Amino acid sequence: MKLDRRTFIKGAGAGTAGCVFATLPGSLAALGQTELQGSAESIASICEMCSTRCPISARVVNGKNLSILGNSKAKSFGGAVCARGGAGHSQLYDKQRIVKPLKRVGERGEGKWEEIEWDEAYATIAKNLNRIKAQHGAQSVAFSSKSGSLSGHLFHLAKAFGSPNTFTHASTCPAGYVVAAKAIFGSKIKRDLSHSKYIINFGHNLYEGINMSETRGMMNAQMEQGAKLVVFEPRFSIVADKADEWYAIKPGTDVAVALAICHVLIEDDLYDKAFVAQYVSGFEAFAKEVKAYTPEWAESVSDVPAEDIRRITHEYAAAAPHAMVDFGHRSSFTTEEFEMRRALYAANILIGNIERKGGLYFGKKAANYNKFAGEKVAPTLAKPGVEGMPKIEAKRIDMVDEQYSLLWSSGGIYQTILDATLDAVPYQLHAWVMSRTNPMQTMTDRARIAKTLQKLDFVVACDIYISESAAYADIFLPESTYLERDEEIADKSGKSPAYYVRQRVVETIGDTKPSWLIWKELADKLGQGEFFPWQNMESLQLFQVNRDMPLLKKIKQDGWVSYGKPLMLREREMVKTFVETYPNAKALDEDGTYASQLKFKTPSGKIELSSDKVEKMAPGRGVIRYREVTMKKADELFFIQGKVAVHTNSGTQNVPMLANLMSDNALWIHPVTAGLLNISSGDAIRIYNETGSEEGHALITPGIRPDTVFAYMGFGSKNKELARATGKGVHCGNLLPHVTSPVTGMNLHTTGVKIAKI
Ligand SMILES: Nc1nc2c(c(=O)[nH]1)N[C@H]1C(S)=C(S)[C@@H](COP(=O)(O)OP(=O)(O)OC[C@H]3O[C@@H](n4cnc5c(=O)[nH]c(N)nc54)[C@H](O)[C@@H]3O)O[C@H]1N2
Ligand SMILES: Nc1nc2c(c(=O)[nH]1)N[C@H]1C(S)=C(S)[C@@H](COP(=O)(O)OP(=O)(O)OC[C@H]3O[C@@H](n4cnc5c(=O)[nH]c(N)nc54)[C@H](O)[C@@H]3O)O[C@H]1N2
Ligand code: SF4
Ligand SMILES: [Mo]
Repeated sequence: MKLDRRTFIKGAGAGTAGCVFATLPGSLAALGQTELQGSAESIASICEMCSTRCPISARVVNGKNLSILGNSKAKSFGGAVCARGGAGHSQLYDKQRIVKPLKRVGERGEGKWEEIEWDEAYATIAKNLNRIKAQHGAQSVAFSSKSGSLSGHLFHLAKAFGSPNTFTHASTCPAGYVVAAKAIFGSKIKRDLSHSKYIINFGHNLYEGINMSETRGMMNAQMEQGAKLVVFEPRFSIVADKADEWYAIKPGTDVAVALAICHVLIEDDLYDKAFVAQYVSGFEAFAKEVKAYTPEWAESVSDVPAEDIRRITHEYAAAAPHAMVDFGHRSSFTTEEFEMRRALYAANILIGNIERKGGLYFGKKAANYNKFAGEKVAPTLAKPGVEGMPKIEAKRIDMVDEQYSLLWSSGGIYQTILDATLDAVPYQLHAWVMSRTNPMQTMTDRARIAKTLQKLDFVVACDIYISESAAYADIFLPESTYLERDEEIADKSGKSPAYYVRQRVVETIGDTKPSWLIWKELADKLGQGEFFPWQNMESLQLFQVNRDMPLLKKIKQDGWVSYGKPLMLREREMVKTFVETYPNAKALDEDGTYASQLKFKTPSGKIELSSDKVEKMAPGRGVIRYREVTMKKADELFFIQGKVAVHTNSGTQNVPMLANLMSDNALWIHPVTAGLLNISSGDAIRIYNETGSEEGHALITPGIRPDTVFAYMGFGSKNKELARATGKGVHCGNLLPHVTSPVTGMNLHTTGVKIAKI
């Protein structure tokens, strides 16, 4: 596509830096007006306004506007998108979006950029990475990306290059609940919120931290099943607002309440003994440990009244097995996250809700599902593997310690990049290639990240905006947005197999590329092209479907293809329907279920409520137990964060439509605390601790504990390129110390702060 570049302003800042609508080099504005070309027919695709990745259906209307709706074929998503999903066009056509490769011409982070061609960008990266590899070894280059198709291609490049050091956002988000699930069940587990009759929620913020299918699931449970919702949250979140009961739990003490729930279940004889006998190993050791965790004790730790813990536990057990203790999502509220998430799982195991409606279940992917059905109900996808990849001898920088061995190698402990760069622990890093990640905002200790980025020999960022982190790059690579990209078919199986695919809806705007192409072209320049044998995305997709053209066509046409009947192994009605549908299906158990087929990928093949494997990895942790941790000094307040419904993490502050809705995060302060400090709503305040200091403004509300303050995360960006966001609000990462939690490797998002009126 030829573009009119008359309005391109050469050089950095162009004398207008600081002005809100300064034209950034390489931005859509700098490239001038572009035609809106794309499909007038609805195209099925996948949203990427957040990593929930909901199925969507989008089209160009009258060559002018873009309509984005949910894909109605994907029933559990309710055929809808959230506010951010609906704002995809605003990101696509944002004049401040970067649509041309850039090279840094000033100091790192100074904001001086010059447009370059892709060839020059690749050549510069290849020259530097190959030099660093020759001098220090390939392992001295770290690669990081949000997980998904994007990380798949980047990490493939990392392996071809010879580095084991690949990182997703795992240790800043899901590693807590995933590592705990792997310890107990041997693999991840899902929740069937929509059929639950009783939900106990520990800070799973589903009405603000939106995941369309789970958010819908919880809404369905509440509205259609009349489910009771009990919420433990230090602040009055929207979930708390919609709950039947809300308890302002003390931050970081969820583990105490969860263990007290287990205590009551066992001591009051409310647990499912048959389930425990059949499926659980290590119950005795757990029960012995839990004896001490009375509701009275939990009250002294958490401020949740003992009598309520008792009553709630009895109500929960009465609703069993169609009830759940939601195990949450984003960590990390405490360094004891591993114990906390395991305790939450334990409260589910004890009521035997595994593979029961309204409880927890395992994803039923095609291969497994077909085995049960005794026929090929759903196609299985091939995984493209490339032969002859270099063998990597070097150890990863993070998993040198046995206790972290439940982490997965493509996830890892992201923040160890800082230790390896600044302190050569366990060895020196020299370069960082990052894509779709903004650690300056989303990791912890911003100052330490800035130092890291200053110290490295070479930094590459691939993004759609010059984020706070990308602002420190030597080379900036502009990715096409999700609305301009084709990607692989992805597995989205739930109770039965399902696939979906991302397809481009509009023609590429400006000079951007999808990441699969970027990393393939870079591999060519690095001399590793042989490891990227696919010509284009369609050849990859065809490989995935084993060259079954009609199948590929169907997946693309419908965008969401699901197979079979929903199956939960211990749910009699479901199993009955399943067996009636598939005549060659596996034989039923005597009780008419597949209960005997429920197996776990743990060393014992059972649910390991207590685990020898964990004891070996992390001595003292084989049995779940409470450990006191000091999260703040006595004269400090807890500082906690959460998502807001109209923004995604650190990624959307500059999207015009969403910035218009909200561009600032007030600090929630309790009236009593505010009164002592003479702070009123709207007052300018300082929030500070040993890690950093931020200015913001106050929101006085009784919807928060007096000893706690809260801010929505993702605001207060400090680089000047994000003109709509810069300097607005409290930058959370600037206040959080650099901490790594035991076993999960998690960053810690709760800390102590002081506040003062300015
Ligand atoms: N609108 C929107 N939706 C999103 C996202 C987004 O950025 N914006 N991000 C997506 C992503 S990446 C994720 S991981 C999910 C996250 O989904 P969630 O994990 O549900 O999201 P958070 O808002 O981080 O939830 C944390 C909640 O815990 C509370 N909290 C803090 N400390 C404690 C504590 O010690 N105990 C208890 N019980 N509660 C505590 C906070 O007040 C907050 O409400 O959301 C996804 N959906
Ligand atoms: N203090 C604090 N820190 C947190 C959290 C918290 O609640 N409090 N939440 C944590 C959680 S749950 C998560 S998941 C992480 C998320 O942290 P990150 O993984 O860093 O993700 P985002 O902030 O969502 O976005 C990262 C970047 O992706 C860019 N981007 C968006 N779309 C595309 C695209 O299509 N291609 C490319 N190349 N780039 C794109 C955005 O411009 C943005 O700069 O943050 C964690 N950090
Ligand atoms: S939750 Fe919203 S922003 Fe995230 S993928 Fe779904 S529609 Fe898009
Ligand atoms: Mo996340």
